Amino acid sequence: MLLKFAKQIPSSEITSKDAYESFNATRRRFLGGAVAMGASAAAGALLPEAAFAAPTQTLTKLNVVQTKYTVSDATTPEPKAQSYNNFYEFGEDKSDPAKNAWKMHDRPWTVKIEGLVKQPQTLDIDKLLSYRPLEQRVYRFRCVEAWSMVIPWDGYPLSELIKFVNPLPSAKYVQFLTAKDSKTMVLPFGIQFPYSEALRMDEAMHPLTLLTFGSYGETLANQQGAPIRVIVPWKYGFKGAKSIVTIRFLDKQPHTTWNDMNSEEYGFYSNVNPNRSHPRWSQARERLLNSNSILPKIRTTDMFNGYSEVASLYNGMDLMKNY
Ligand SMILES: Nc1nc2c(c(=O)[nH]1)N[C@H]1C(S)=C(S)[C@@H](COP(=O)(O)O)O[C@H]1N2
Ligand SMILES: [Mo]
Repeated sequence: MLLKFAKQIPSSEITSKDAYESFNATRRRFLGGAVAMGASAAAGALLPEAAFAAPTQTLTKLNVVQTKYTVSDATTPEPKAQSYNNFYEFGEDKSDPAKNAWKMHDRPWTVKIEGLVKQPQTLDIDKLLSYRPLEQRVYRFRCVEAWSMVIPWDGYPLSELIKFVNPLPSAKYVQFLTAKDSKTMVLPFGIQFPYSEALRMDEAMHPLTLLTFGSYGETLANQQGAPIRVIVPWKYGFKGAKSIVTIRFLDKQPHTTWNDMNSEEYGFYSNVNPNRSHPRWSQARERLLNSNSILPKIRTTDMFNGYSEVASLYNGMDLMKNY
């Protein structure tokens, strides 16, 4: 078993946590149990947030090298990136992951490399982390729900790991599976876990695709997908699985979580595309969450989230059909 659990919840937390749970149960009844990305955002506007302070996680400082990857918009404040999250294994509301994910233990942790590779193996997280120098890259991060952030991610190109593990020529897709642990996770009804995401091999090999161990020069907080996740900056955020325990090489496109939930709303490619509306909202604009202001900052959305260098991966493809 990869995850261990915090032995006890400090008693000081229990009262507020219980209050929070009953509050949340009410909210869930109100929502009618519907699980849909974007739904909780609308409901959240109607109900106040219960106060609950999760125990602080100890994040380790990382040695990172600066890179040329940056953007013109200001960086999102770190507390915002660690308190407004999508991590459905720990609840459906944006504030749930920060409230619940501290229970997960990100050490010891291993990542299984399997499928169409020369040498299937299990790699220890700390070996993976020290395999290559960690680069800091400030990327735009665009969620399919039309909000965005600007985040300094710390990691190295996924291509480095792929070259190291030697996939067979027949490998055409890479699948990422998230840890599934019902003792620490909330695992809402209606979603099939473990969370599965995948990339075509050429997307996975693209130099922008980052195997990510940290942000802001520190290890990832659990709610951000500690200890290891993938960041694919030209795609909607859900393409980047968090808290990865398996990387699998395949010759066929595997099933992926949000595509299973609703393939009209969440395509396999999910490249950021202002021209292809989500059935329930436009993708032409986004709420840029990069300040502490409560006023939303609206920004136009760029094709490929501004990362036009990936366009050649999709030569000859109709991106309105292959959304
Ligand atoms: N395992 C797992 N990975 C996940 C998700 C999830 O619910 N579970 N949510 C995705 C979505 S929709 C987004 S926008 C990003 C959110 O990352 P962040 O919380 O660090 O901003 O994680 C993605 N990876
Ligand atoms: Mo998302």
